Amino acid sequence: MSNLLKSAPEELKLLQKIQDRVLWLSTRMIDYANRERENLDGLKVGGHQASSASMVSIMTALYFNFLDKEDRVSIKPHAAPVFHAIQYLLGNLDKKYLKELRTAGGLQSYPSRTKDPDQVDFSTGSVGLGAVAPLFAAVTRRYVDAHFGKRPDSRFIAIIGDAELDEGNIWEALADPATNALGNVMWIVDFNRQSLDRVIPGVRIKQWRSQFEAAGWHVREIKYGSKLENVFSIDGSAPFKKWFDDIPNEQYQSLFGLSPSEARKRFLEGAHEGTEKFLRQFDDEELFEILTDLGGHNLQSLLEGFHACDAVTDRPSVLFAYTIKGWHLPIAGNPRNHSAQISGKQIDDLRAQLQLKIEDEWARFEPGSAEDSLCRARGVTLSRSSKAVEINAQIPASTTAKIGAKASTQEVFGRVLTEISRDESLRPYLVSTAPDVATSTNLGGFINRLGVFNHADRRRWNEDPMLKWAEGPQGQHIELGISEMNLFSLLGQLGLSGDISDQPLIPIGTVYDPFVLRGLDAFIYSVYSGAKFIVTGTPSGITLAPEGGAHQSTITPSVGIELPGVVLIEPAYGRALDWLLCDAIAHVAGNKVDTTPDLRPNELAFYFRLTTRSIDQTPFQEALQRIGEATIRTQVLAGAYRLVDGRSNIRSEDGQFAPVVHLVGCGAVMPEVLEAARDLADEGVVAHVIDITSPGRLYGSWQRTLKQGIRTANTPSFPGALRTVFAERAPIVSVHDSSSHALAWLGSALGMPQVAMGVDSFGQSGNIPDLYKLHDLSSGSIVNGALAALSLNS
Ligand SMILES: Cc1ncc(C[n+]2csc(CCOP(=O)(O)OP(=O)(O)O)c2C)c(N)n1
Ligand SMILES: [Mg+2]
Repeated sequence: MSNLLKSAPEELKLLQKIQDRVLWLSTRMIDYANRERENLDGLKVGGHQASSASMVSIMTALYFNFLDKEDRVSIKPHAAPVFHAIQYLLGNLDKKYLKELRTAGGLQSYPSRTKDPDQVDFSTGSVGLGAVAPLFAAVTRRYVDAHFGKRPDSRFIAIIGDAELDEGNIWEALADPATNALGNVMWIVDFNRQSLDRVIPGVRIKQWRSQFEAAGWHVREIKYGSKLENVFSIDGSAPFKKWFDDIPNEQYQSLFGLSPSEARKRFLEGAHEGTEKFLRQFDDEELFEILTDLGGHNLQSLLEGFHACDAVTDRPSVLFAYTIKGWHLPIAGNPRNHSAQISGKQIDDLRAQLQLKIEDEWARFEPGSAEDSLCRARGVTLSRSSKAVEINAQIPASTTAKIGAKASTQEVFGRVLTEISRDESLRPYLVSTAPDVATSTNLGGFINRLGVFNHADRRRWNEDPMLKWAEGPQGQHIELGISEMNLFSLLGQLGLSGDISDQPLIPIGTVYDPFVLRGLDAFIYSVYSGAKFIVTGTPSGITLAPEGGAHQSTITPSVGIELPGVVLIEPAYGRALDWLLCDAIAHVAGNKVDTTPDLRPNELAFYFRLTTRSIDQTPFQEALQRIGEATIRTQVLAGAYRLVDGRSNIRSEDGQFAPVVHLVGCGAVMPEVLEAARDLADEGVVAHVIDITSPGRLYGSWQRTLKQGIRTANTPSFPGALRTVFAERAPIVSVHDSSSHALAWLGSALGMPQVAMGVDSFGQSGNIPDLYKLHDLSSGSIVNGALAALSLNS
């Protein structure tokens, strides 16, 4: 790692030249996309020149001096053009991409791990989430180092906008003891005092400083540039310095839109006594330069700040770098500059000012020049060799977990996980996490076996025979405080551990199902970033009867079905859950077992929606006998199987002309569905019962065949999973302890009328029979639903 602390003026000068080129390329990239590239739809392409310019100095100092190849960096979303300009200069991005900002297949508007052509460590875009990603990556690295041996040192760095600090998830992340004492974490706040709409009111720095310090962070500021520092060293400067520190953001920021003489007057409004007199020694132009000389654009100060943070190894650091939004552009500091772009004339002026010609405006530095040599050398220093580490374990297709005659899926989940953890080839890779709900989601047995992770050994003060939570570096459960945002942020980074820490893991998180929505943005973020993990939402639905409306989830299945990369799994029976969980573990581990590959493209996260309702397992056993284990298992994994063949329930002489209906149940409602099927059989109706084990996978396969048909202009084929299970053409009743909408597409998929039954209002406390009655999920209602479906078909 090179170090400028001993001040090498030539290298600083080189960095300044590189910084100018980064400013130019990032600004021009946005300009080209908006003014010159052919525009087919009339939409403004957009891009953020001011937010980018604000970060040019910070990122030049990082990439062209400070960083090492092991470091991992998250970039403020609106500085994506700066990142790509740097990657281009380092030799990691083809020139053609500079003209492809915000095109399909080109550079993404915000850094994307999965879509950008250059190597992005952390996706960003939804502010706050990218900021905490390196913190959770550092938590993951600490875990990996403790379990699999020390990796080369990495620094986990986030460069974030100051307004990102308004996002609550930042403070949730900081506050959790799981993120404590990570000396390899550094956040650099691009402190330009502006957000999207406005100048951030008042002076927030004091509050933020104390919030970080209260969370145990080391805080530094880089506030003054060298001109300001020089002025502060003059005798009598104290009142000026004090006023410079106290002036409210809005007043300071308004200076940028003024002429130098107006700026002096504005700055002096409300100034401490003595300021005006002290500043008389500078003419207006000089004073303007002094007042706008902030430390976040001083490369030497930045490097000193980075190294000072490096030296603090017992806790994370945050560095507030005072910057100017739109630095060195005509829109600098303008409160309305967030989406503003400079004009063609201003681009021409900037090009001339930076001594570039139109012919070589996109070029890298001249080969053989000092700048070129530095760029090449840094390109080499930062180039990473990819190590493809794999999980070497035999993943079983099922476990020997005991499943009682009556069992709930939540209970079986805990058992299966405990069984799996007995497999020594698999055990090391399992890591669980929960936001203070580990015991109430049945992770207790697993944790008793594998312990709680803590980077230091912890004494146990309570000897609880049921809860043997030994805490120490070998524990495999990471316990979090109640923050579902933290749960999904951590799951995401655990799920990227193979890529970021060269050690794949099998992360398993649990959460009460209704509160999945509380962490939804981080859930989406993690899957968007390409993370693989398992999450279990349990208990779910109104089946959590006595807990009442505030704990009853209704829209979560829709979320699970609709999120790209997520597979919603909601089995009713224990054995089916066992197969599905083993299969999900195999998939997360990267081992494909026993499944047809085209059933499962793009599956990253497996979302199990479970319940505490104990149900009779006999019907599943009967179906298993009837269908055969190999076939039923394939069907369960594909998303559905026929639990009851309705024809076997009615007298054969009635069968030929009897009306036929498909009763489709998902999850905890199965006993009511089965009862309705029996009642219908008594009435001479053939009621086949279909158990949907994975609405997500079933929907996905239907959509894939549809799209295939649309793309090839052919009649879509009927997805295999639906074809075999829905063997007869008959109307459908779907029953689900969730919004009725979640399964309401089945009729379309099968080309048959459907009555979709579910929970479409807020819940309340009660017992299961009462609540099912209240929401029309009782067997009587299902029978009526079937009659309605039959009448729709006539
Ligand atoms: C979660 C979320 N909410 C809102 C936005 C829209 N948005 C984009 S940038 C921005 C302001 C960011 O200000 P700051 O972080 O200070 O960055 P700057 O542009 O000043 O560098 C907002 C509100 C977003 N990207 N993500
Ligand atoms: Mg800002």
